[in-house]
Amino acid sequence: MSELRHNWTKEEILEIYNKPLMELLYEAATVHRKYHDPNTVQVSTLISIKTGGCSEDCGYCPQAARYHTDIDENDLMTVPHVKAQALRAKASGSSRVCMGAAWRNVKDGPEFDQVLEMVRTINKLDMEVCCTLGMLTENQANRLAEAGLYAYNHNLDTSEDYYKDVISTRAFEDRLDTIGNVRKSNVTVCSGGIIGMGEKLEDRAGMLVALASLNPQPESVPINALVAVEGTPMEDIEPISIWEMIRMVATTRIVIPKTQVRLSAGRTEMSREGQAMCFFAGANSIFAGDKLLTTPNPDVNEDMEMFGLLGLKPQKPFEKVSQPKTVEASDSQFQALGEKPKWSRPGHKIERNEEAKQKAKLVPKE
Ligand code: SAM
Ligand code: DTB
Ligand code: SF4
Repeated sequence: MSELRHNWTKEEILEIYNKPLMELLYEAATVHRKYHDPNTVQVSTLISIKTGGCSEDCGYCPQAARYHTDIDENDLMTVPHVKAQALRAKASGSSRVCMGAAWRNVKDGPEFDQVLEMVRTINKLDMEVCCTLGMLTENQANRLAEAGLYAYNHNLDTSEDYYKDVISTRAFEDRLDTIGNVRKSNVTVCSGGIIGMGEKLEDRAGMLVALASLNPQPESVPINALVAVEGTPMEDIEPISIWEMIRMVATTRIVIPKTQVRLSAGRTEMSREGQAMCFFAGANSIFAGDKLLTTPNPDVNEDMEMFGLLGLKPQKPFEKVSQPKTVEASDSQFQALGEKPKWSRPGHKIERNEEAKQKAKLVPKE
């Protein structure tokens, strides 16, 4: 069983990734229960505060100006517009708002001041605030921290080896520098990557080596499946199978045990059963809302139905759910359903309770 380690090797990680699936799931689920409540999932909503027209050449990204994709480009949103979207996200059960900008890096000036004001505004709504704005200096990280930023997302995206095949306009080292700058501030680190970009299994393991070796390890690790967007160089890449996602989630959980493993882009292609296996394998956060930044995501009501079905409950803002809680499976279904989640719409509770009762009949009695 794994403990917190920063010196994982690629070989060790590959051995974990390639274990017989039942062994892998059992190990990952055991690590998950050691550090987290397996029935709680953190829910974030993305807001694309500045969309498209980016100078970079990230091969997967529909927002790069050089690719001809069918997205609606937008200048930086106003603070009231962002506040309205954040309030909607809160009402639908999200505890965190993540604001994304199609920038190579943050530039000091009126636009950054406007982003700082967005951070302050959402903070006052008693929600966690995350930003993903590209590269960042130490001073900029500190200014975001002062404004009340909770997390900064900056992905490694892939292994150092494969990185050059995906992006040429900035280096893997630059990513590590930005993550280092965030770490020096009082903001938590969210960093992960994408699978299904044509990388080898060695690259997936290599990315996890790099993430696990950060000390402290990131508080949140998003695992995205490539959304192959027409007009990008990756438009023709075939989607990965759900088994690869499950294995990647489980391996991440084992080598970065305390982190929030975030089931990110690609969920529209995943069945509920597939996502359930990802939660069992240690995923404990999602992006909710029918849009990620520019591409589709499952509708919030569908997600909340899934939560009801699985007895999952959304994490409250600023709640630390790191202690394991032992809850019998059948009890947890009723507890989750009985707690009337925020998104619960009138008339739905009875239906869900009926559903849970039906399901509970299938749970063998002690
Ligand atoms: N411009 C900033 C940056 O690059 O850090 C922030 C926004 S960028 C869109 C955030 C992350 O979204 C990327 O690092 C990448 O991991 C993910 N992403 C972008 N396009 C994607 C796609 N088509 N499929 C899956 N993930 C994607
Ligand atoms: C992350 O790792 N995934 C999110 C968030 N961090 C910013 C973004 C996914 C974007 C998927 C493509 C799009 O919608 O444009
Ligand atoms: Fe620009 Fe970020 Fe997209 Fe790269 S991932 S092209 S930096 S928006």
